[in-house]
Amino acid sequence: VKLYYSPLACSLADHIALEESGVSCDFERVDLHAKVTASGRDFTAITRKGYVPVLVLDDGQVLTENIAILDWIASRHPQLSVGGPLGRTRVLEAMTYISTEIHRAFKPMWHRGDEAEQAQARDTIASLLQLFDDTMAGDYIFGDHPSVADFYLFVMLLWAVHFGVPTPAKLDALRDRIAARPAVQAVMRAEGLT
Ligand SMILES: N[C@@H](CCC(=O)N[C@@H](CS)C(=O)NCC(=O)O)C(=O)O
Repeated sequence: VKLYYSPLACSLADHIALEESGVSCDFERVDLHAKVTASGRDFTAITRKGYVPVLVLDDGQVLTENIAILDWIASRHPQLSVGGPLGRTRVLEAMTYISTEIHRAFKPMWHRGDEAEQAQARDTIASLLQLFDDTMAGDYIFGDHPSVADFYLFVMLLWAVHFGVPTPAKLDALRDRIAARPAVQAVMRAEGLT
């Protein structure tokens, strides 16, 4: 498979999940402003949506949308999913909350909203993050191993640091725990983030 990504974008979660899965993958960086890939291809010819993440499967099918791609990876790598009858649904529930509530709330930061909008967004994000601080089942969201939802949350926690959003202590520890994983360090180096 091949992942199109941009450094520190939400595609970082997919990049980490693929690295953690241990399978060999190709990765290509995208310039999101110019909509051009590192090899010079028109990114909008790969996906008309023009945003990352994009995963191209070995048979050429193109997958978009972070939740769908992370779910696809988890469905092939049980170590990145959660067991039990509701396991997959709980992971989807967490990722939907991250995507549609937390990720979306960062818009004023990424799109240079005015100071009042950004201050409001910081408050919103801080209170949305609190849910995970209150409900974490162990070292990770669902217990003692990270799922794809943890990697998506990790990206939101990096954005929180980047934009000065205060984060609760247990989530600071979660961020540091994930950052210390060898696969995550390799991805951070590959994306030029360390
Ligand atoms: N609905 C998409 C949104 C993905 C998204 O927001 N991607 C951002 C980076 S985090 C992006 O590529 N933005 C560039 C653009 O929209 O031009 C998903 O959940 O995957």
